[in-house]
Amino acid sequence: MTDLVRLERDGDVAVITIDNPPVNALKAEVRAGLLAAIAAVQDDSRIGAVVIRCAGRTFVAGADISELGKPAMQPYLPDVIEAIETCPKPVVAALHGTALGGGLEIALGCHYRVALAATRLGLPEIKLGLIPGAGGTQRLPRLVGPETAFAMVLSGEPIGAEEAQTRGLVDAIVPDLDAAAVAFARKAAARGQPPRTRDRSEAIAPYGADPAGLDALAAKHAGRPDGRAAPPAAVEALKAAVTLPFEEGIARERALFVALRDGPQSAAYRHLFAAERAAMRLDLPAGVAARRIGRAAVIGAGTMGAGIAACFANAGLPVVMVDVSAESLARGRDTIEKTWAAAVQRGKLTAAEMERRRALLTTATDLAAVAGAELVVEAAVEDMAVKRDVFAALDTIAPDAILATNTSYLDIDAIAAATRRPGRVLGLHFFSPATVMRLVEVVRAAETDPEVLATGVAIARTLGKVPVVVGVCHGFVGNRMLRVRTTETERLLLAGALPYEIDAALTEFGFPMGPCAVGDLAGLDIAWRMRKAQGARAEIADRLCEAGRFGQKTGRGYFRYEPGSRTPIRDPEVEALIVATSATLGITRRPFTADEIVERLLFPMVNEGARILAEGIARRAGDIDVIWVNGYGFPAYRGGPMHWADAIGLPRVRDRLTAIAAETGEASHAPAPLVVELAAAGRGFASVAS
Ligand code: 3H9
Repeated sequence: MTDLVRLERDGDVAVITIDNPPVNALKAEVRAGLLAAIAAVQDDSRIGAVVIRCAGRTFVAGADISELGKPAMQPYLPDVIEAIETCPKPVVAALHGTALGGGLEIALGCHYRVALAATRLGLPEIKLGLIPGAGGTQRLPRLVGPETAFAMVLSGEPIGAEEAQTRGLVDAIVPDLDAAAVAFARKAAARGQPPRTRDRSEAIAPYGADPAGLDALAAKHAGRPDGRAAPPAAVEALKAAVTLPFEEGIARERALFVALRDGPQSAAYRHLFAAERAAMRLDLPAGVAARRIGRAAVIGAGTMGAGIAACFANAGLPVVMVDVSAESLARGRDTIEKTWAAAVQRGKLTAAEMERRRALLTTATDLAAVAGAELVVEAAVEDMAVKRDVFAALDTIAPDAILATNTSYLDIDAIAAATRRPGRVLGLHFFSPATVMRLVEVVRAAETDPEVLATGVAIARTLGKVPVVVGVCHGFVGNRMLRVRTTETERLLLAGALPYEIDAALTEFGFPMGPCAVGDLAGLDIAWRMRKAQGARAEIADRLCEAGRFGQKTGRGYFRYEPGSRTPIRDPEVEALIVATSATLGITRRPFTADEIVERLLFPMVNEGARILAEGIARRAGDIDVIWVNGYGFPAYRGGPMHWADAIGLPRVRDRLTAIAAETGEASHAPAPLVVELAAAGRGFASVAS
């Protein structure tokens, strides 16, 4: 075999072990080793049955994602699985950890599956812009029926071993995997000719003559078209499993898989998969490691504070939430408990787990209650004086704790300077709603110790978040770029576009909401007040606010809203106001196409991303992409703003920015030096690393 695949004998049972750490991904050598092992046992008369198992922490977690962007190498996985399925001796998959993607497809090709109770089984290909490409869409419905297969393939979510057993995907749950798998295989050999998944028809037969039933399943699980290419392909492949003979169905699946694998969307998802993991990696000095956080405190019981406190309790960590106002505390706690109760009602949380979380969350009005916490996250009002006071007090009350601020804009160096240990201060910038949004910007201040930074990244991971390390600047990475988009929205409205056109262009591009609807949802008055305090103006947004149009909260903003509805409706009054404002300012309006709107809003944002990268505020372009996809709704299938720009080609981005700058006369629209330099060198943002 190879080093990565071992073949051993346990009496009359052959045990094939895949050993390719960390997750036993199916790179070419593993596939070759597996094929060779199956060929060897097939002709060995001493062997009556076979077990396929994995060393390490998990069964195979899928195809090797890093290989998917390269020319395909033989043997192909479908052929390996075909060899397993046609092996005349029963083959038993022994599952533990996560059997995912190509890993589950191997298990589906085996004649039996046994698993440890904690095993998770899934086909997550859709999350990589793919469909299962080694028989998953054809064999899974034959085992578990189309309903479960549609749910698993289109959500990409794994199911637990117990549910898998109920649905017919797992034959036995065992306490001692290796011994039980061998015993199971031995018994299977005694039973004779092994069953092949491809020959099973009982689960799919009822749908064979029911195209309407299949359409209903597709509609239920695929949802509405949203720009992603994989869901319609998954539906087509799953339907083929029911309507076509196995051989034809598998050929259909393969063609759909290959087209997706070689297309831009899957490349974008693969980029994000790698970028998310790279964003978490820190090159720490030797001997430096994250501190263990056993107890946390959160200052402030407002929307953010309560949300962050809930994240800790949800992750099983004791947390005290502190606020000077007893009413705020009660309100914050009430909001959290309502969220938990709703989760129990929906069956997403057990009552016992809710009680456990309630016990982990305590509240206090006295700041002294943070003593004993190893990490304090401050989420008080966004006011430098208040934050400096809080940090000065924390410095004494919790002398050893790591102090984090959730500020969105303020200078963390100035906050850290209010303490005597700036090395133990950092930013942990959560996004709202904190329990839902995956992104956390981990802000490294000038003096933040590497150990403290590592602890920030580690705790964010413990909370189930995607941490990205960024440097200090106004708005850090995400909000600094968002501000550019907001400014460009205002400019475009003045130049000739209308709110509905701008929002339609960006939702068509793949954002869940357009910038005008986002403004209405967040409330236009907040930014208006900030602008007034700074003596700044945004002509259209200001006039809307002056007319009492604060967004959804007043039923009127860029759009109008029917009472109780969140659906934006075009408002002729706003459109007249915009046209009149352009006229007052002497601006000649012109129409903009959807493509132009996208370029006018997003290229300046990419340009700002280039400056952020050049300044070292972000370490890599991929970090910016992870931030925008996880925090701001940038469509994942486009890979984030910097990947999208790379895919377009930086020479074009440079030329368009130059043209935009010529039209607007705006210096900030001129291509940033990094864009010019990379475009001239024929390189992309992905090639830049700090
Ligand atoms: C597929 O199977 C297609 C087939 O249908 C058809 C084929 C013809 N490949 O996430 P972690 C690395 S598509 C290569 O930090 P965790 C990962 O990069 C595939 N590498 O650990 C990281 O490396 P590093 C379908 C992989 O414990 C390290 O392993 N499968 C792969 O939090 C640890 O990963 C999937 O989509 C891979 N497949 O989570 C599964 N997977 O340390 C994707 C992981 O250098 N993987 N690595 O940064 C996962 O969901 C999680 O990694 C898993 C472990 C749950 C397995």
